[in-house]
Amino acid sequence: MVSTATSKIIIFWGDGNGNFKQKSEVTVPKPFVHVVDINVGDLDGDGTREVLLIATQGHRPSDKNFYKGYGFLKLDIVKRNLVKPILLESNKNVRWFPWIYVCDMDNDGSDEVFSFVVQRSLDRKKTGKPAFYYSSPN
Ligand SMILES: [Ca+2]
Ligand SMILES: [Ca+2]
Repeated sequence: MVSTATSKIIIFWGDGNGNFKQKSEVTVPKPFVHVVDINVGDLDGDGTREVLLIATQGHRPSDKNFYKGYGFLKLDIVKRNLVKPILLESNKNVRWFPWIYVCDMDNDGSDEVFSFVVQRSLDRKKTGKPAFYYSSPN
């Protein structure tokens, strides 16, 4: 699975012999067009994991909103078709850390998703303070 600079998510499907001739693709909805991390987790605790995307605004450093804000999206895959990603939570203004971590933090059977703030003055070390936290409303 890859993300491209054209806001697309592409999955290349293998045939079990090292060949990836089939592909499926979908475009991430605006304004969160720049996907910076992909992960998987079972948000609703139904035993099936969802594909999770974290995206920000702006593709290039010259873009006014480059790496500003976040959109947290769920991508459903039906057979080999990708459904248009659903925005679960977003903020257009915050600064944040681009990688998401997924685990069941409270042991209730559904995964939580989080990301850490980076302290830029300390050689970009993580502060341990959450920049983003998502827990399914179930
Ligand atoms: Ca699930
Ligand atoms: Ca949980």
